[in-house]
Amino acid sequence: MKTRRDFIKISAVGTGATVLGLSAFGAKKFKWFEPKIEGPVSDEDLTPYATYCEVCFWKCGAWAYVDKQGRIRKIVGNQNDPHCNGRLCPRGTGGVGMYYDEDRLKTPLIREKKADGSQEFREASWEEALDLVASKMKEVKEKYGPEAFGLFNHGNPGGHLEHLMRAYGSESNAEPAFANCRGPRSSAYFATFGAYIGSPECTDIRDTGCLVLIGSHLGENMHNSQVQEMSQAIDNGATIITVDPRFSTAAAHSTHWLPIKPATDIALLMAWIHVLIYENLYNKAFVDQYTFGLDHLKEHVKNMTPEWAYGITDIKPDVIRKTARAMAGAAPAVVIHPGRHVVWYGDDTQRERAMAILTALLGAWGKRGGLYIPEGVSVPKYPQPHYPEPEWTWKDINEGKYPLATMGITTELLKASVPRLNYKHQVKAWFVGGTNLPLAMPDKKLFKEAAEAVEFIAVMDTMPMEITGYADVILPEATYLERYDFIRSSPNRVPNIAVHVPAAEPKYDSKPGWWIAKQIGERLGLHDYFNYDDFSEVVDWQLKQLGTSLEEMKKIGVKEYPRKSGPLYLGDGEEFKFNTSTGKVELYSVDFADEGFEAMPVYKAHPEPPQNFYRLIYGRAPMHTFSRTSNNPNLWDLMSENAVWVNPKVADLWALKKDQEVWLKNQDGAVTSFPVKVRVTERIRWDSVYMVHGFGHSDKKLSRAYGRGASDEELITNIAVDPIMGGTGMRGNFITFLKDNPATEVKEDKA
Ligand SMILES: Nc1nc2c(c(=O)[nH]1)N[C@H]1C(S)=C(S)[C@@H](COP(=O)(O)OP(=O)(O)OC[C@H]3O[C@@H](n4cnc5c(=O)[nH]c(N)nc54)[C@H](O)[C@@H]3O)O[C@H]1N2
Ligand SMILES: Nc1nc2c(c(=O)[nH]1)N[C@H]1C(S)=C(S)[C@@H](COP(=O)(O)OP(=O)(O)OC[C@H]3O[C@@H](n4cnc5c(=O)[nH]c(N)nc54)[C@H](O)[C@@H]3O)O[C@H]1N2
Ligand code: SF4
Ligand SMILES: [Mo]
Repeated sequence: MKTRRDFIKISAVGTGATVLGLSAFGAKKFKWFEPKIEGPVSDEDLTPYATYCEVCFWKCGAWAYVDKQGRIRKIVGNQNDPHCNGRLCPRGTGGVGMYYDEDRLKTPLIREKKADGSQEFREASWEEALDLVASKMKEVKEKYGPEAFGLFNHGNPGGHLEHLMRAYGSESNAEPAFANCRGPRSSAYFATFGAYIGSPECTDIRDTGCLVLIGSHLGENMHNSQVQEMSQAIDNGATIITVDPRFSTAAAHSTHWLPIKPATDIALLMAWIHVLIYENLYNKAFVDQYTFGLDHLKEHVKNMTPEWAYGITDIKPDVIRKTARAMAGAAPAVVIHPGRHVVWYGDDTQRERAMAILTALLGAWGKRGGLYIPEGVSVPKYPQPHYPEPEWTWKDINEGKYPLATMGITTELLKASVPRLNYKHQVKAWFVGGTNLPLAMPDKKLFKEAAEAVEFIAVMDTMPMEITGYADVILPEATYLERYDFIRSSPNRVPNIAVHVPAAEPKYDSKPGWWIAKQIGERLGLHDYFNYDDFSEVVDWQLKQLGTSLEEMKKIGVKEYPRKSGPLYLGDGEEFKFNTSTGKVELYSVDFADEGFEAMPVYKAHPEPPQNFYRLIYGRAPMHTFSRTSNNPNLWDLMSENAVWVNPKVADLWALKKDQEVWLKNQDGAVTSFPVKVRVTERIRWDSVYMVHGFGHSDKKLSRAYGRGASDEELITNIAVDPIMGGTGMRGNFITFLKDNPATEVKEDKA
């Protein structure tokens, strides 16, 4: 049996040199990051500062250790944190590289148009940069109304900008974490259970008897506690079923690997549902008491047999039956993992619905080893006036499309910025904070046209990422290690909070996001919304309402609270009203039917790769977060470029050799700016190729990451839009290989 150690080794607290089981990914051994500072230090010479990691959005509680000269020496997990159990993933450990990266944005920059028509960035004072942003915000407000100032945001930095924009009168905002990531599962689980799945997902993996991963590639997707819990589940002998066209790290540690034909998962899910119903394997007590629509569902899946699904998915009928029975055998302790980046083929909300229905049939909602009932701490709002009511918001931009969207849709905000598309509500200027749109948005042409069309763009970032090349003003933010920030209060098994305290002064002339938002707010006469001198006052006030203080939290970092909502799991037969139209778990969705969508999922065929083309699929590497870490000195050291995974049969056909550099061209003629090395491997199906997302940076100011590997984003020109919530399905793109350099000259991405 595989043990936890074999699976993946995450840095443990207090160890000097951390060893990670990364050999499976072809990486070098992970070295503890030592900034180039003279002399070793012992832990007694270091002072710990409480923080939570922001290398990704999992927010693991951590300590940043600082030496007597004020230099950050290492970051380790907080042992008191029930969310990370004292351990960080490789990226978290290497997060200090974000602070030390010498390519960081150092001063505010303003775009200047020169007499000869050329443009360049010049250094500016904060005063000048902030005045310029505030004056543009005033101008847009006068000319078009504040709603025309759009915001693209992600994470904490975006949170401060969102506060500023709401106070100013705009709620025209969107973040890629919805329509480019989790949106379909939010809408699907809400429609089914009347509850969101949350972040962290309320998956009780540590106690599960059966974990089912539909494309979720835990182990490469390094969401820390889930990876730890999956290791625990493996140690406990849980059945792991991984459905992935690629032999992922998770697949390598699974009881069953189902190498599905891409884009056919709904057929597999419906066949599983068929087996559970027609073999009478579903949880009758749960279904009778809590669900609505079993008869409809039974009729609906009547002909969706394993034999039917075999012809679609390539998964043999006996494997479908065997795995369905394995789930039923472990029920209700089954986690059907909802996935996270689930915008694949445009019918993603329906695929997520199928996963939610399967969960319900297994009786796994609110059950140990299934989905637990999460609870968060409600952090009181700092006393400030209500926001003004905007005349229109992101919702109105959609003009009635995507009725079940719960957040702004990035592509719609882009389209509303292009006058040619005649949107009723037009966006005229952007604020961007904490999102690198050129590498996060599919359909680069649309992005470029929108960026050209708007009158003004302000970007707040820590690095000279591609998005800064489109800015009129660049505002350099301090990294997460140099600023106070929001209290972490995400729902979890145990309600808890974590604080985020600066471990060092902001390097160079960078400033915290809260400070930048406040300075602009003050210039706009919005003092009442920024009624503090330092964000630590807000944090301290909120902590005091929660019966603690900043002083105490600086010492402990994380604090737990007792649950108020009741136990973590539903009791047997306990009465429970779900927040849906029927008050029940909806196997048949009344809301979907009302909106004119299919009330139960239906498999529909998607386009197949044309001859000599292969489906482009992409995912994560354990040591990187999207495009944000590619230039991080520590993490770059572990993995400096991506490769394109090619099946040996395909490599033979094209006479491709290991490490040979190729350019990739898609069905619409889009070609990667940079070449990428070939990795010949049986781990990918012959009809697909695979790449890790986040490489192929085109901004030369990223001295390490520039031109390393290729960007999957450049090849994603076709978007399969989800009609239910506006998700941008990105996996309907097909590539072919170019062995010779298609361009004589590689152009820098603006800037
Ligand atoms: N082709 C393709 N596109 C994708 C995906 C994919 O796999 N392939 N994944 C999708 C998914 S799941 C998601 S969630 C999105 C993520 O999309 P993004 O949110 O755009 O992801 P990042 O690459 O992390 O970009 C974050 C930006 O924030 C900056 N940043 C980092 N730390 C800070 C900070 O402390 N302050 C400020 N102000 N800025 C900071 C970084 O330098 C970077 O420019 O992308 C989506 N788009
Ligand atoms: N190290 C690291 N971890 C991360 C992140 C990161 O940047 N770096 N980002 C975090 C974020 S924001 C997100 S959203 C998640 C994303 O991570 P997940 O939600 O786990 O994964 P996806 O990106 O949806 O899917 C990637 C997997 O889907 C498989 N796949 C491709 N097509 C199909 C198909 O048609 N059917 C099936 N069944 N499988 C298919 C791919 O082979 C790959 O293994 O990762 C999170 N964790
Ligand atoms: S999962 Fe890793 S990168 Fe993400 S917050 Fe936790 S330690 Fe940081
Ligand atoms: Mo994501």
